Amino acid sequence: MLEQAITVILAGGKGSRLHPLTIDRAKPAVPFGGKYRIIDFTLANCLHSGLRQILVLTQYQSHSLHKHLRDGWSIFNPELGEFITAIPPQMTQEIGGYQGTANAVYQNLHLIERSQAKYVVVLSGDHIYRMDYEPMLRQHIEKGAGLTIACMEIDARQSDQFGIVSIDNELQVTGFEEKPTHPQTLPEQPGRALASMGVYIFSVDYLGQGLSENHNMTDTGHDFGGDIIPQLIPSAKVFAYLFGGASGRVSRDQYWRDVGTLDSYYQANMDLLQPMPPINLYQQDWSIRSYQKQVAPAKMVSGASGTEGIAINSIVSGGTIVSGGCVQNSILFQNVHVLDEAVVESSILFDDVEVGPRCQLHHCIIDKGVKLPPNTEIGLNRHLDQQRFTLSDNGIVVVPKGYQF
Ligand code: ADQ
Ligand code: ADP
Repeated sequence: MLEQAITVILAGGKGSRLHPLTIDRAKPAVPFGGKYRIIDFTLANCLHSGLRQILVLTQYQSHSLHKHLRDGWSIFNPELGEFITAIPPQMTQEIGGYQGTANAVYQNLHLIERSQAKYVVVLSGDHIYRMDYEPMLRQHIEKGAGLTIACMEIDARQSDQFGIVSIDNELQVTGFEEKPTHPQTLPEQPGRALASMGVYIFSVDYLGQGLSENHNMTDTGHDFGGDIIPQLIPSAKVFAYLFGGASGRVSRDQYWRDVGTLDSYYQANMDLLQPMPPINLYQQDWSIRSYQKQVAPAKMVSGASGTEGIAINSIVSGGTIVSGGCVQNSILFQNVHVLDEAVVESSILFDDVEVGPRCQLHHCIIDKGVKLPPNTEIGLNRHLDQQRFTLSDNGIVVVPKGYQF
């Protein structure tokens, strides 16, 4: 069944709400969780679900994403027909680039049709979640669906960030509204709505037809959520798949996050620090692979002043040295140095960050390679931080790559 499917990962969005982390890298390439990049979670889902024919459609600032796919994910065997291929826009059309998500797939329809796959799994490279796509494909086939949309229950107040789906008792989709302010809520649950996760399975012919019709329309956009799905619903072949609730009940404890804003990105990282995190990086039969640098083990040692180096309730990656500093509720990527009497609290430090003696870092994200001179304070004075850095809505301070103190 899965060998009859080809996967398309949409990885070309601009990620403007994650700015400045996306100044010079695509959103799927943004580092996450101490040693990963965001796209690793979707790719791990594909790997463990048995999807081994993968096109990654890239566009914006794709250099480090391409490098990451090449260095970390060249694991499939082309002799068995398996591949992960990054595809930037081919510029074969009169228009430049991918004009929306549906147009990105339309521009590569020839590759999909050539593969002779019967089903197309369309995913986003921007989500943190664990999902086996096999039961969804099984349901798609059993229902004789043209399109199946993975859905999960959300707080209705968040509806303006998602496509909101209405279904009947047979899971057939009866309505879809992209990011409504007044959503259709769940029956008998006025505070809850059913959201599209941006995870779709199409039958190839149905996709081809839908995309061609959309391409020929002049008064429409070219996005799956905004245009294609509303256009397809009247054909009665669109079904919902309830993530974690195949019996028809939506489970509330399934973990899936669109890390599209600085606050949701920060929170999804912090979720990993819970004693029993909602997404388990240590699950051996669902490992999240990534590109691995060769680094020495992490160490915590006394600093020059004799102060002990400690890390409490934190993720500390290889190559990192906490030498006389104190790290708490934080995520330290590889090769980070925290020196004497420095305090790092509720923060995320990317690769190669250096925290000088007596620095105070609170609720911040420090991008790759930034060197903080001794006594630097971040997260203690909102007014000062605002003048120098980006602040999220919830006040997380972000210091961009290349920032010189
Ligand atoms: P959004 O996430 O807002 O909503 P969008 O910005 O179109 O939708 O991004 C979807 C994915 O496509 C992202 O991974 C993005 O990087 C990628 N992408 C965007 N533009 C692209 C382009 N031109 N070329 C290639 N890739 C591109 C969507 C749906 C909602 C649903 C949410 C779930 O529209 O209905 O609820 O996803 O997060
Ligand atoms: P990211 O910030 O996304 O982790 P990387 O550090 O992986 O980005 O860098 C992406 C690519 O850019 C790498 O191939 C790296 O060699 C290259 N690169 C990084 N810094 C420079 C530079 N100053 N000049 C030219 N290329 C660079």
